[in-house]
Amino acid sequence: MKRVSLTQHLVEEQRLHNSIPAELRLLIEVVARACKTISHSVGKGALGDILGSADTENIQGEVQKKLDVISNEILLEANEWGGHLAAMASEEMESIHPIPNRYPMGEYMLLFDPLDGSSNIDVNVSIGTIFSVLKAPEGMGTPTEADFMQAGSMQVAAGYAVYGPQTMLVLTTGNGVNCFTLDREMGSWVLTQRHMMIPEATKEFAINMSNQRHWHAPVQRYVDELLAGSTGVRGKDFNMRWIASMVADVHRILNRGGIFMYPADTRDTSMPGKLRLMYEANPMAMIVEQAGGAATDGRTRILDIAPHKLHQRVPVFLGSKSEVERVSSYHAE
Ligand code: P6P
Repeated sequence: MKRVSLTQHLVEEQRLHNSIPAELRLLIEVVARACKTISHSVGKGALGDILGSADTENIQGEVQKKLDVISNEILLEANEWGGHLAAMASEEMESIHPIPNRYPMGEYMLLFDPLDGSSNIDVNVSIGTIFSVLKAPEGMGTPTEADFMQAGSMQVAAGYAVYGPQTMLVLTTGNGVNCFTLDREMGSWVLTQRHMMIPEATKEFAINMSNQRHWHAPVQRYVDELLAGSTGVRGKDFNMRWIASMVADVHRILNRGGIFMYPADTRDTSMPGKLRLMYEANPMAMIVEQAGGAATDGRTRILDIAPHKLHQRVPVFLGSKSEVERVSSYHAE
């Protein structure tokens, strides 16, 4: 494949689809550059003073890893000065982060989970950064949380970086999904997979089985049928994978199919499920749908959910279309 850089790809996408105005292209390139910096920090491991927990908690009440805080700071600092953003929001920050007055405000809003899969950091398992881009409402004054309350279908771009054996950036601006691999020698992102498409059918599922006794009936039924394999109604055997890094599980599904599930369960009191709508489910749902897959909360298309709180959680079923439709149909019965 002819070597195409991220910049060349974005310029060509703009020519083809007129979907990447200069400010959005700048935003994507700044985020991609920040992911390079995060990859470098992650790669240091024990050789840098970056492993282990910070002595702080985030809004989710989760103990923050040092790299959670470092990654969040990298994304904030990289995006503040460019003039392309009006505000940012992060899993690691309780409230939104308006652009400081000393910098010009732009027309986009960036949401991110700066380092997803933190429990895997200290044991050298793939982790990632997830990001979502919304347009600031017309005539918006000082940004507020309410300005971020837009359905996932309003996203103008979404992507993730996965820090694994290779560092990769997966990106969509609404015209398909493309994947870039970081050339560490040149420090540049190189297009390595065009128009990724998720296989319609699959033999692999991803779920944390230790929660099985807490699942509601539709999920119990669906997973029981997968486990019954060729001896049951599905008539074929299935395999299971659970990396406990959403980015890594989704990347596998983009490449070879599968269904990823983080359902609500009987323990949920305040909010259903574990994953957050605005900066995990929504960007991943846009990517998955752009790659021919499907993403629901069991009943509703993820991208149609009207958000009401920045850090709200949502059940997630995403991946190969036929499987997501099947498990969603069980919820409808
Ligand atoms: P569990 C990581 O903490 C995360 O938010 C997702 O990346 C991942 O899919 C999920 O939680 C893992 O959750 O309950 O299996 O540890």
